[in-house]
Amino acid sequence: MTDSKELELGRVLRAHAGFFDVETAEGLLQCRIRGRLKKKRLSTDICVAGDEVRVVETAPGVGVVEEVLPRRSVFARLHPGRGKRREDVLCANLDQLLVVFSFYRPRMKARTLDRFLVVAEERDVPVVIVANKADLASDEERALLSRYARIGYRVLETSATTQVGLRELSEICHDHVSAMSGPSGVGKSSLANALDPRLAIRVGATSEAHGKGRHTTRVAELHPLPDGGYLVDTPGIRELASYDLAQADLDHCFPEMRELLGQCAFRGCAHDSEPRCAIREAVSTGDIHPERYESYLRLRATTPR
Ligand SMILES: Nc1nc2c(ncn2[C@@H]2O[C@H](COP(=O)(O)OP(=O)(O)O)[C@@H](O)[C@H]2O)c(=O)[nH]1
Ligand SMILES: [Mg+2]
Ligand SMILES: [Zn+2]
Repeated sequence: MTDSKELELGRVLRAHAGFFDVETAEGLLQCRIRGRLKKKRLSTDICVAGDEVRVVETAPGVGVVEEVLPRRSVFARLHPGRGKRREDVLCANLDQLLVVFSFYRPRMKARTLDRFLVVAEERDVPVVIVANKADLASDEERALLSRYARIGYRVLETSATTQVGLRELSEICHDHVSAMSGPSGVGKSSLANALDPRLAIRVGATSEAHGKGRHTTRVAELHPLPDGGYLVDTPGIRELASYDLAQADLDHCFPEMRELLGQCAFRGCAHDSEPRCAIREAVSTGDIHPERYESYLRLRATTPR
């Protein structure tokens, strides 16, 4: 049985307590990690959900991770305010973040939406804004959404109830590693179930209700989707924007401001009260929405530098 010793390509679906569930073309393997790999990096993030790895099967259904392939990206929880910044890697190779909000119940809030978007921008992860509960949509909330479409964000209306937009959502997730993030009650679990009924996630359960245990074990999971691609379920990502803003460089996290940076009269302009500020001029002409600017100022006031 020499072929059982061959290296296989796999994807880590779950990392927990030193074990790694690795999906390979041959099936699922429960793996440990080769000792020599542990010396290379900090123990917490040698190998995480989303990693592409090479494994060898040592017994039926059991294997060893021999190599972790270079990551295309890491999605980490930041620890602000520490001298040496350390990151908890929540997931590797994340392709996109689905920022889920809902119409009417709970209502979309520009401020909260901006927070989630900034978290994604800060980490350079492409975003799709998913506006769920389209069956309850109002013109007012659609106007809010069009503001984001104008900035260049992709906005998709969905309804887990009437199935509007679910085919597009499934196409967006196809062959990508995607995570959902957003306030509780907007329909993340319902949408995940719509993408794959096998998930059977409890709907209407607040993450706090079952969240305690999961937060302490911090289990990140990738669910293979029926048509290819993965949905990431990591408590840290779901709840991220409620506390995880670490960076000072907010200017770059607002796409509509990015192109104007460097055009202010004063170097190091805080876009606050300085004369001939390109950002404030853009606000006055309507190129930057005043509420986005307001979000920017508020986030800056509460973000550690
Ligand atoms: N009207 C309507 N209700 C929805 C829709 N999607 C989810 N819900 C309801 O919204 C509530 C919260 O859904 P859930 O998936 O648990 O949200 P989560 O907290 O983001 O995971 C539940 O009562 C769902 O039945 C939708 O598209 N339209
Ligand atoms: Mg849920
Ligand atoms: Zn300025």
